[in-house]
Amino acid sequence: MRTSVAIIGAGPAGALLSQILHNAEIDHVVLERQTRDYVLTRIRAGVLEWSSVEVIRAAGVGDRMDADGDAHDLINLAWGGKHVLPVQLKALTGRQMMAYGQTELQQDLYEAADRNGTALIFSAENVAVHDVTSDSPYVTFRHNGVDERIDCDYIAGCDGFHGVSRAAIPESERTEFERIYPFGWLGILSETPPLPHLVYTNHERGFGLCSTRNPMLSRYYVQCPIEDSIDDWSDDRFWSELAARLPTHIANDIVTGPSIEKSIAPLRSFVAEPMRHGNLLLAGDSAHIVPPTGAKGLNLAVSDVHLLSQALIARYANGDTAGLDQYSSDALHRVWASVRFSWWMTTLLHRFPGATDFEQRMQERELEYLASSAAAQTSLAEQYVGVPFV
Ligand code: RFL
Ligand code: PHB
Repeated sequence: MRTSVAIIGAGPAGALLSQILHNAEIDHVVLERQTRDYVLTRIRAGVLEWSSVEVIRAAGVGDRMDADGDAHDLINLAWGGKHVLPVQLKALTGRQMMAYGQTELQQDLYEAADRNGTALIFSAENVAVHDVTSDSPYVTFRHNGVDERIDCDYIAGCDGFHGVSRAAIPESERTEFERIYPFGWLGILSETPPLPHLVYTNHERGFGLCSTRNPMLSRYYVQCPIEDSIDDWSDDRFWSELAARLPTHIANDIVTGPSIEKSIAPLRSFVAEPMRHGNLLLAGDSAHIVPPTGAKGLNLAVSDVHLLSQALIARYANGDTAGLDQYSSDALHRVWASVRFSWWMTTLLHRFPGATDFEQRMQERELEYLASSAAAQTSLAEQYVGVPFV
């Protein structure tokens, strides 16, 4: 097989890149290790920045998001079991955020790929990238028991944190930055009406988050020890723990019900530099991970894909490679802004095992400062709704 761009991974980054390349009539193939159903049932993000909304619309896959997504103009921060600060995103920044599940976006992208007739190969095994610093890179994989090879101009590594692309950059040319947080998030989905706005809460028992998927589907999280297993968490224990971390009037408004999904996610900040090696270009979680507190992971995948697709379009339209040459530094500029914001939100809102009394007081004082300062709220809001692409 021969194509222009071989995309590895059909998560949001790979599937959105495919859609934008299709619109620009750039030939490509997408290889995904998992089955389609597996990807579509993997519960992850729920919040889109406004710039992501605009990229998704411009790619022609925004109709269902606009019809079913829930635009929010504020988020609530709660702490100490009694304080609640509404951060007025729209009033402070002119922009909002959109609650729309990653699984829904993924479905919209796969349905568009079906309509486009895209070569989207699921259950691709042993995917490996070769000769990425040459003019004739290629990808090998096994599918339906047959070994296959795709020759291409460029390889887009959209294969997430556990993919193979990042490792194709030699260690001597790659720098990695990492912070692992000493707790996890236990998340549940329940078929109950969500609260009207997101609530992030910091309590001496730990962090909690009330989020939404649609009018009859809610997503909630509590901070938990990373060594916990979901068997330690009955639904009853989850609901009472969440309620204990919220101001009473908010806890009383939560409609509880049986969980239909329950999982524990570790929290990590990670960046690999550079995001380009020869004709291999990384996008999304393959190059960086943020803790979910700032709701940035999916949005960084969208902004990387925006930059990468514009660079590829210029390259195929008129041979202009300036965008590709700039891609890594432009993308990393935005990545580090989101890494910093996610780290800050995580530090502000979680209880860190072993935190000193001094560190605890600093956290409380920062929350009080936020509550008292429109400037501080604006700073949070402009980062939450998303900084410009470049
Ligand atoms: P993905 O989604 O991991 O997709 C990568 C795809 O590559 C495939 N793959 C391979 N394919 C072929 N060959 C190989 N060798 C392969 N290895 C892997 C995988 O099967 C997969 O399908 O990465 P992508 O596309 O970069 O997208 C990133 C986002 O999924 C991620 O950043 C977000 O989900 C993070 N995140 C959130 N982001 C937000 O912006 N807002 C949120 O509200 C938000 N909440 C969250 C989150 C992530 C969470 N977890 C579980 C980590 C909440 C949680 C709990
Ligand atoms: C979610 O709805 O899954 C969600 C929302 C906000 C976050 C993280 C996750 O910061």
